[in-house]
Amino acid sequence: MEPKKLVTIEEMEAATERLLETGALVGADSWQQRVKNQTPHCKFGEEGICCRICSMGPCRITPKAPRGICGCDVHGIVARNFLRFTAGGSATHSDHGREICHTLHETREGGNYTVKDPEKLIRIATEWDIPTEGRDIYDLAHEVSETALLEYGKPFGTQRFLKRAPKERQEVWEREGIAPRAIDREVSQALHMTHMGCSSLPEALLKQSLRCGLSDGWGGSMMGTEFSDVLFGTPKPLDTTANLGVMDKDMVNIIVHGHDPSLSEMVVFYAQDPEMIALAKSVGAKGINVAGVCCTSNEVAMRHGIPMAGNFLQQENVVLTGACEAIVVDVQCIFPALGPLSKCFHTKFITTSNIARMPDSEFIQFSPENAGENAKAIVKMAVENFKNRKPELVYIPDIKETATVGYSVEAIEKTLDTVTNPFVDVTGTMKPLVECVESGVLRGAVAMVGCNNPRVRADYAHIELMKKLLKNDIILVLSGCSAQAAAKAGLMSKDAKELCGAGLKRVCELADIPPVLHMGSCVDISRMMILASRIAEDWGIDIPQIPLVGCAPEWMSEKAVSIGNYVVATGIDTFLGVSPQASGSSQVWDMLTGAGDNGYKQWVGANFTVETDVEKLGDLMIQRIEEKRAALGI
Ligand code: MSK
Repeated sequence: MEPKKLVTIEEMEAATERLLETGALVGADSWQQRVKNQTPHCKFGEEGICCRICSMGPCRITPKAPRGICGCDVHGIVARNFLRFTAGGSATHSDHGREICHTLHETREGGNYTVKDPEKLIRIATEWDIPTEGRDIYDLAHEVSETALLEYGKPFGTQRFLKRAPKERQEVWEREGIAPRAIDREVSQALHMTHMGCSSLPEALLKQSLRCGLSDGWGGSMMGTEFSDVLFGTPKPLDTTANLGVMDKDMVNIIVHGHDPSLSEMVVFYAQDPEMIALAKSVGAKGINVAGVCCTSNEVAMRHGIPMAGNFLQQENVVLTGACEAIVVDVQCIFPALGPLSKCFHTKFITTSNIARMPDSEFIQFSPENAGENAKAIVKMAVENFKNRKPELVYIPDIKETATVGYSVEAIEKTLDTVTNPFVDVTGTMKPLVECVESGVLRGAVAMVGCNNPRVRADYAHIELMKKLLKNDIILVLSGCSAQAAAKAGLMSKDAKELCGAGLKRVCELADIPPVLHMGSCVDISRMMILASRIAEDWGIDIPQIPLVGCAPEWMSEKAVSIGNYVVATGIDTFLGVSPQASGSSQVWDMLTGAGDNGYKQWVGANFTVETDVEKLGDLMIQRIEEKRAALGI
């Protein structure tokens, strides 16, 4: 069979160019232009050698000025900046998780939010030694959410979910003093350590980066993921569509963007309300079309099949189509540019969270208590805005791909069960997957995650790396904007098996899966940690031994650095296509990349590799996977 014809990067870029022409007509600014304005970037910032932590400075390190005014050297400055970056990411992810815990606390029979996966709630309660027998599910939800909220500030002990990791990992974290305590404490301590006159020893600062990252991945993010599943349902495979062609010129288009599913779930619900659909028809539209951008898109795609309009660097494109009645945002990864941009069109830019307030937006404060009422008001505002569209500005690129999404760990387990024995409901095991890797049918796996970054050609690294890995019989698990890159290019369709090597193709046929598995949003990288732990346990090895690596080829955010830290701390070698702002210190760089004899590799058995050449980055990942295979004797 002929390989499936995929949407190419060039076609996506041509669509963007056409949209920018519309932008030029209405005097819109664009990230493409702003990148030009900001280039070249500040070298001191790029290398992490500028210190702005006290007001004796800023201090910048040069050969002539090798120490800041306080006497801190370049290694201390770079490590402090790196830890602050990590703390920003950990705080952000974890606060998302905290919001979800609060939403869980608001659940009640017939309320705005209910418990959709009671089994999962009971499982977590049991894991946390909370009595479940004969209890009302909402009573249980409230106790579990209170216990979860205490994970943020408890005075003693470490994160409850650490026990999910294999014993060896837990011992490594204890040995290295990086087992995370209360989440807020780790963020707070990171800021304390980096305050003027505290730590300047790179080793201490980097160990706190690992601990702070772990409090995100095995704390805040994991709770965000688990309780989102309890609230909105644990994802199962379902079909959707992706790329800008999912917008519909005959419908009211509402774009949901951000991260917290508490908002988008409600918008999706009210967009299906017969009263709202009738209203849409009364203003001349055929109906209401909700589509997503960034991780909110992942959340609603994997639970409702809501189409994915695009990822991070396409957020302006959805407005540039001229067919976006409202772009509704919650938190994180939202360009402030959307305010002025939406003013060039009829689009309503609706902010909903006190955490993300922006100029030129309409603010409708959203909370679990008023969720239904406010989601309905948002949908109504979008519908009533349809009549303000300027038809001469409407252009929706005709590019759209199909995708199968929603591979939670539970869904992967279920899929593997079907392969093992279609007639018996066996308890979940990762053994069939392990056997495929042991036998060489699959060479290994890559967990690809992260954003877009204008420093690299948008989506190019994601898509080219995926194609290369598939050809080499390496299965992919994806989340965040990387997942949307794959979906937009057709790599999450089951037809993409034609791009795979013979082994992976056979696995896809047997299991009826696409070769690129969608695991969700950026908080859902916690799912990958559970998956890796389950594989290690079922295989009887430690995580660093698995022929598995992580990759963030186009990362850009503080969250990505926090993620990188917890993925590496979990024992997964991680490959970056964009350099962290840490190259100014040879000591820090060596500790992060495993070049020295004291650093991440020695502490946790994994490290970062940085390579900005996409082809070489792919080769390095394949090489590392093969090295791990050789070490296992397979
Ligand atoms: S949305 S953090 S651009 S993955 Fe999660 Fe995408 Fe990166 Fe934001």
